[in-house]
Amino acid sequence: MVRKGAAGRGAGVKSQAHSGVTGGRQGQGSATTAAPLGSLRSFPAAELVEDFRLACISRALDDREILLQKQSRVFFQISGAGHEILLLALARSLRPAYDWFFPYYRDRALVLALGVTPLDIMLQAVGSSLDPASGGRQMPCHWGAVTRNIVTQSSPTGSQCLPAVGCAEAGRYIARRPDLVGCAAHGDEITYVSLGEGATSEGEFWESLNTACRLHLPTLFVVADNGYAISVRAADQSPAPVAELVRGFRGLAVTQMEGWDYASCRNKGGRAIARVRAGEGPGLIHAHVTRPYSHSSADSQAKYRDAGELAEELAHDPIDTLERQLVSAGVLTEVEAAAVRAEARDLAAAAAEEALAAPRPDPTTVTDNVVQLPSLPEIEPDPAPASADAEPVVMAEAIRLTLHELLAADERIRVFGEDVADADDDVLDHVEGKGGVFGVTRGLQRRFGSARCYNTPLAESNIVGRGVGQALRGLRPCAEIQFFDYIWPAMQQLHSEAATIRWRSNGDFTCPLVVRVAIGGYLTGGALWHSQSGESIFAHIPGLLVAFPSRARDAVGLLRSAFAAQDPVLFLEHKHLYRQRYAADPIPRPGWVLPFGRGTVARPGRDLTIVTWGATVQKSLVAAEQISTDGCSVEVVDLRTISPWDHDLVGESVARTGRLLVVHEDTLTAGFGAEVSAWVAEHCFWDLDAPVGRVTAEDTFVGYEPSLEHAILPQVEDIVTAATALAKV
Ligand SMILES: Cc1ncc(C[n+]2csc(CCOP(=O)(O)OP(=O)(O)O)c2C)c(N)n1
Ligand SMILES: [Mg+2]
Repeated sequence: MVRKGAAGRGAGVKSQAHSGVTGGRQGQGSATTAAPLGSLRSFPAAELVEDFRLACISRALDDREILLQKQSRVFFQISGAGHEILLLALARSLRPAYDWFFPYYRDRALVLALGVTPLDIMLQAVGSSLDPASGGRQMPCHWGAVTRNIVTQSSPTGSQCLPAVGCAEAGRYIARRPDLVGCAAHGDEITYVSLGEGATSEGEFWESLNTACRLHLPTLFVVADNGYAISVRAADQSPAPVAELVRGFRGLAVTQMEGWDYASCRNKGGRAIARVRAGEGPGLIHAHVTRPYSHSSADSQAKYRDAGELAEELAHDPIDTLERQLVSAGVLTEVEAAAVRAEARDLAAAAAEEALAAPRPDPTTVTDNVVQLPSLPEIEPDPAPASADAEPVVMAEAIRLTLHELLAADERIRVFGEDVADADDDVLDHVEGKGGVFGVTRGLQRRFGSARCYNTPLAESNIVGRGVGQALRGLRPCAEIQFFDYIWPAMQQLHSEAATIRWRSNGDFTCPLVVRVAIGGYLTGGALWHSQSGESIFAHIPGLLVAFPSRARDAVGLLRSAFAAQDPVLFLEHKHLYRQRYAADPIPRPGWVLPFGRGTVARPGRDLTIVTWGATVQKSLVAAEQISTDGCSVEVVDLRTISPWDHDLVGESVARTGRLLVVHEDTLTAGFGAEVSAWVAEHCFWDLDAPVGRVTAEDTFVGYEPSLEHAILPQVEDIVTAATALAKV
């Protein structure tokens, strides 16, 4: 086969593939003129026929879905066409329900080989509630099968790579600790993750290679290179093929193959997979495949590929190629091959009929499986201290001690992030140890070892993404983001992966990940990138729990509670509060937990309610004290968690005082105060004697010079002024 692009090198024709470099398409020869395809002779005939059959079923399912999509009975279609032979050949060396899988949407043939049925696939295509991957919530080809270790798939291209690495990392950790509750792993399992050549442009792919190689993880990356990312040619995507780009990654074994050559894919793939399975380090397969159909039902490739190229793609289809080989090797006759194809079409049609008759999801279930708060003991507002003579400790120390307590009690907990470890093992006996830039993780590595507390690359997406993968395996990862101001690279993993896992899999997968984040300003010199708040952005994400304690006692109770949760938690630790004496408390007795969604009345009052959280709790208390000398009695409510938040407590307080002032450190516009205000306006309107007020940061950034910081962030005097005015309305 001669691709127009490949043949066009030197002929002046723009190629969709990388030209003039190894790993481009020049290896792809004409079916008649190029080097012969690998020999099928070494494989059992029954396996060859089975793989041909699965390939035909995969294609027949595509064809049936396309038909149904045109009839508006399926609402989206994305095919696995052209990728089938590569995937089925690789699947011969993979172990269903033993290895772990993070497939791409074109891996239809792979999941069939792993035991997903045509009916399962059709149930998702029609959006049935019986769709085992998502209950009708996800688009077709968003694979997920909890009993087969096929991890629920999201849509962002490339975001599967870091969770896959986290999964491999967890597998190793678990295999070495066979007694871990609720976790299971095989010492020689591998983690499979696939993507297209387009998705290799995503930074997360490179971050995942970094860690897979650094830790020699048993991860198999499969890049199925069909020459296009929707309409963008591979050569326009990157300066060289991925097999060449990854050359600097020490320990990564790179294998190239042509995805229409079953024998070669099976032989080379088998060797590559065996090497990963043997623990020799990660592998990357770069395979050329075809894309005979448009990118998806929303695309028409005739708009950007010329007729000659499309005709060639069809004329050199990998399934046809395998069929010709099977016939010429005497494994099947042409008549038998035609019968296999006909049977596949019948099977797809029958699966479609059954799926079309299957029930659809009940719209009243849309908020099921967003989060599921753990059932915890009834709240004990004023817990006894851990010991009678316990002295108050500041919040940073309280969190540090709680991490020690939690790690001692639960070996599933691992702490990781930038600088969280103490020091390299070889110097640990001679130095004090770092333990985080705020010292909150100090001593964890020394006490629990480097497998329980370790440094990561300076890459926030890497930190959270690996946490997601570990959580999927039943561990209780505790990731640290050094400064809230640098959380944004991790947004994809928090927003699109961690938070959606329970919902998108309809409860089959959960992500019990705790992400601790140092947040906030009032640092005198913190400036733009060491002062940010911004919790409202995370409160906006369904599926994510958000804690924002204002004192040591609550931080302990909430951290204990966070590790009891099965859902991702953003645990916001205010840097300014870390060492304040006013936020210090004795460590509460063991077992005392503070459930999410339970605020507290930090100061009772009659005339006005201030609702606040984090660093502005103390400022509100000081303001309330000042105002009290004028005879105004202010109640201060500390929400303690903002997702969920305590509607009942706020409603009760406002019913008593008739006035509400919301105070927060974040900016005004679309700050979380807007949510509290809107809720009170809607639900407590008849209790209000005055408009709801807000005291917040200015809608700008935090300046370095102290008078700028003072002017921008809310201060006690701002609260006094606003509260006094509101009390007089
Ligand atoms: C992060 C992200 N950006 C954009 C998209 C939209 N999109 C879906 S598939 C695709 C092309 C992917 O190309 P490639 O990785 O080569 O896979 P192929 O479809 O060719 O198999 C794009 C741009 C997306 N899903 N995720
Ligand atoms: Mg592609």
